[in-house]
Amino acid sequence: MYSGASNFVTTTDTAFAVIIGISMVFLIGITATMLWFVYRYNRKRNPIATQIHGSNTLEVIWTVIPTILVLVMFFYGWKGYAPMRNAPDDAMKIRATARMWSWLFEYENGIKTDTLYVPVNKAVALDLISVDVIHSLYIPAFRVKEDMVPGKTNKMWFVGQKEGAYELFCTEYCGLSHSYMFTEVVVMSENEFATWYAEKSDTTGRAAAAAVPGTLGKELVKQNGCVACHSLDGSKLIGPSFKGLYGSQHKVMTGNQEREITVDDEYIVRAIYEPDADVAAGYIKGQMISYRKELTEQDVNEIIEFLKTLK
Ligand SMILES: [Cu+2]
Repeated sequence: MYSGASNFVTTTDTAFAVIIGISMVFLIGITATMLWFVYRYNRKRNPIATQIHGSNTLEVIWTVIPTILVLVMFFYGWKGYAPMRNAPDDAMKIRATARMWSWLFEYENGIKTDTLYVPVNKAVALDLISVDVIHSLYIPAFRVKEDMVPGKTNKMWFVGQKEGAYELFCTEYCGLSHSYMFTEVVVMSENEFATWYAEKSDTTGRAAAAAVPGTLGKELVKQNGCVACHSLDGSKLIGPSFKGLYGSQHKVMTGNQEREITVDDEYIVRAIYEPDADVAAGYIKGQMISYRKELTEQDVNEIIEFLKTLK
């Protein structure tokens, strides 16, 4: 399956086959020997137990052979693993940020997406960042998986060798909506990628999208995984629904004080940048981390425009 999807498929699959192969030989060998011993040395056939004294030959055999086998497994494992540690210098750099519960991929020209787009046959190096809890980035088809630990930048790299879309998801249970952290890595031809890369970074695209109020805001809400916690249809999730939110009256907890507020621009800006300043009554504090790094003030304004459309 997925043979050649990335540069690590062959070595990883070989290591897997070697380890499974050796394990199968032992599983079958040990089970057969056990059954044979049950038959050959049962009490009816062997009424008096035979005393067995040490045998140097036997001991040497059962020490040396397993040592060799373990080293064989280690050899194939290391051969597959060692290259994963060092990305080539000319690799394309992408910053991958995980949070509860979304992915964000940032390219050197400023493009931000929730799907990972890469050119075919080009080394791609990811800086893996988590802003809250431990996540783990996993692309099964590429045979790569690496934890994302808050306060630490882990690395991953690969070469996508076949055009197509492959599953990419979080494989470290990270809370209620963990399953939202499911996206794709899209391997594109060099030309396709170059076009996408140039187009996306073009700010005129942004301006065009902004012409229809709320369009860009909707995109940002989707891109930043807001909908994992805030529904658009009125249902209650981790946080209040976005539906009908703008302009409504709400009870919030400010510190230990309950007060009534109107959801206006000022309130939304504060809710995004300092989520714990006013926590909507009935919801738990500390569930959301500030989006100050991800969303500029202009982005927040776009989101406000989008919220206004959700009457
Ligand atoms: Cu996660």
